[in-house]
Amino acid sequence: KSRQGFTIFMTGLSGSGKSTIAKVLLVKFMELRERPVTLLDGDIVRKNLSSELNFSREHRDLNVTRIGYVASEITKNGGIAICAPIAPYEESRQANRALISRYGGYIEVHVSTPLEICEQRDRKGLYAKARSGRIKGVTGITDPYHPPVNPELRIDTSTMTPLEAAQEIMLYLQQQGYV
Ligand code: GGZ
Repeated sequence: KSRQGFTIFMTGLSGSGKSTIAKVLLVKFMELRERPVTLLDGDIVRKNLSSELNFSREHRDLNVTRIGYVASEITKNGGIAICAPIAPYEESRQANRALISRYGGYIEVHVSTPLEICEQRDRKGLYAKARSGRIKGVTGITDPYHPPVNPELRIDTSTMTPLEAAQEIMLYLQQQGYV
């Protein structure tokens, strides 16, 4: 395992801490200098790879499986892919798992920070807009989030810092022999 590629797939609500943890992991992996590492963050992918997509179920699934495809190529070539979309549906997450685990490691991390904490943070004002009805179909408010059934890890950032969360993921990777 120590030489094969792998994907860290983080899923969770907006504001759950996915991006912050992902960025800490990115730095840690770059410092290791073992494998090339790529961050596929939700909003960056939306801007560059999925700019024509909306937030319907169909388009979310398409967005999530596109991320999965790119991650599978990175994993196949021995790299590390860190993915951080909301990915609210089990089916598209399972499709990614099936695809990527053919080529290397697949570690699903449910960033399970409760909605009320995400809403308190509301860094981008998304939840306020959802509550006032200015945008429809916001995950957790008027759109579903189906929690993963069997994630490798569950991390709640209301009880730990992003740095501690990243350390927990690193510990898991060490235990499993990936790093
Ligand atoms: C959820 C939305 C929505 C709706 C815009 N629902 O915290 P952010 O703001 O920067 O990141 C969120 C991002 C979610 O895109 P993903 O590609 O990760 O979602 S999915 O996996 O479901 O395809 C949020 C913003 O886009 N955003 N409208 N209606 N999040």
